[in-house]
Amino acid sequence: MTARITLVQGDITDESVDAIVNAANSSLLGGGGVDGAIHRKGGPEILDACRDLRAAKYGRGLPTGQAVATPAGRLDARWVIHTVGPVWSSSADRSELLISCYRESLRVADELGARTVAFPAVSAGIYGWPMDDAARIAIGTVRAADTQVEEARFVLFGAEAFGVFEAELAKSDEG
Ligand code: AR6
Repeated sequence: MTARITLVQGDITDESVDAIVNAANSSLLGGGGVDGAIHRKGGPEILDACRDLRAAKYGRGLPTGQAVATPAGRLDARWVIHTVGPVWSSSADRSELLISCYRESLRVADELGARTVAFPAVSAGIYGWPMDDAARIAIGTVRAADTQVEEARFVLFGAEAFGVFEAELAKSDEG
């Protein structure tokens, strides 16, 4: 099966879905951007679960391109799926790692039985990935994935990012 792709402009922490994907860093201990917003609004249950994951399995950090789930605390979701995007590099092609973030997030969502999943534009903020390329990879990877997730909802912060995703989705609908 493939997921239906939808686009929303707004704050991902306002979404009501089974799982919210977090653009985390490998420490799993929070940060700025989406990560900061998720921990702020979701409350300490998320950080506690992240600490437990570090202690049990990811003492050296969650590797870039992988994904792992915790409860969603006070967010209107059952789970947060934390994935670590690659930092943008103009000299090295790190696309495979960004592709892996979306594939692994969907794999974890399938393991959990999540049917609706909200995604941010992973790596396209603090990690510096150009939005058009981030959107192309995000939409192309999710569209091609074999998954039980019914709706993959990209939640874009601001009109500009929304417009870029909209154009990319229209392109992939044509092709
Ligand atoms: N809802 C939806 N999108 C958002 C929100 C929000 N509340 N806040 C920001 N964005 P970023 P990254 C957009 O920086 O590039 C953290 O410190 C943002 O405008 O959150 O993967 C982590 O701990 C951008 O388009 O994630 C890592 O250290 C997109 O979400 C590092 O940042 C991703 O921006 C990860 O950087």
